Amino acid sequence: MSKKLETQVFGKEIYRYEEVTSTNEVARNMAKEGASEGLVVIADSQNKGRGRLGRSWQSPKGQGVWMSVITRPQIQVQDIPAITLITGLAVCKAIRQTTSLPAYIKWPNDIVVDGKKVCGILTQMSGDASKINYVIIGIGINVNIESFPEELEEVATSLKIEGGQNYDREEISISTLEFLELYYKEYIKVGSLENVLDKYKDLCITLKNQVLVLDDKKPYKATPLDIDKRGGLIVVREDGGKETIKFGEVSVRGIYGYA
Ligand code: BTX
Repeated sequence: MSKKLETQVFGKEIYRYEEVTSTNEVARNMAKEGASEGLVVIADSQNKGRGRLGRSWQSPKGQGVWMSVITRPQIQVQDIPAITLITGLAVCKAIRQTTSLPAYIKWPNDIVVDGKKVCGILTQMSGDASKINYVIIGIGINVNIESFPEELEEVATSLKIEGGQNYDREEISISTLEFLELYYKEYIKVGSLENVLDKYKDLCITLKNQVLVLDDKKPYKATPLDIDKRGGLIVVREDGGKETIKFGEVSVRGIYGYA
């Protein structure tokens, strides 16, 4: 039997579904109706799983953790990316704790094992410059998926493919919620990423290799130096110039592959 969830707020109320369009969509509707911080929506499958920028997320039945958490952080809109970074750290820790696989974070928020994506995170907010109503944290972890369609094979993997065994989805979601609450609380208390940044950097694969920055104008090679307190990636271009890449502005790839 899975261990019990030991949190104070996240997952105290959990809604489970066999199939939904997207757990983010269900959670968003609940948040609009006034649902409390910490409410979790989990589905066995999604038929319209969403990625960022309108992309889709494959969410086959019974083979992953497809889950969304409602949060209501009282922070500035420009600090929302921090929530995504914290979530990446929480999932990475949870995968390591429950599977012992060498999971890393590809900045800003993909979790990779062996250079391929095992988890994607989609945070969606409602509010304006003066007040955030809610932030939905959507987490998709490929747990027991055995194979991917050809077009995803190069970039996607699952815990089962990497570890050669089935893993307990419930245990992974519990561990994720526990780490998420821990880091979220810490972030809200301190009001910055200061206390979690070292842990994030330790597990951030993007800091360990050269990257290709997919700038709108022209992609360029750069060497990552550090991550700042707002979650921006500081890089040095080949011409020696320093730059801080903000979350959501441009994508970063490994020189020799996805991560
Ligand atoms: P993203 O935009 O970074 O990634 C989407 C891209 O990843 C797709 O275009 C495709 O190339 C690839 N992809 C699609 N499905 C998978 C998969 N299962 N594993 C690996 N790669 C894939 C990442 O967006 C954010 C994903 C969040 C998913 C969660 S699931 C629970 C919640 N509900 C929901 O609708 N979305 C979130």
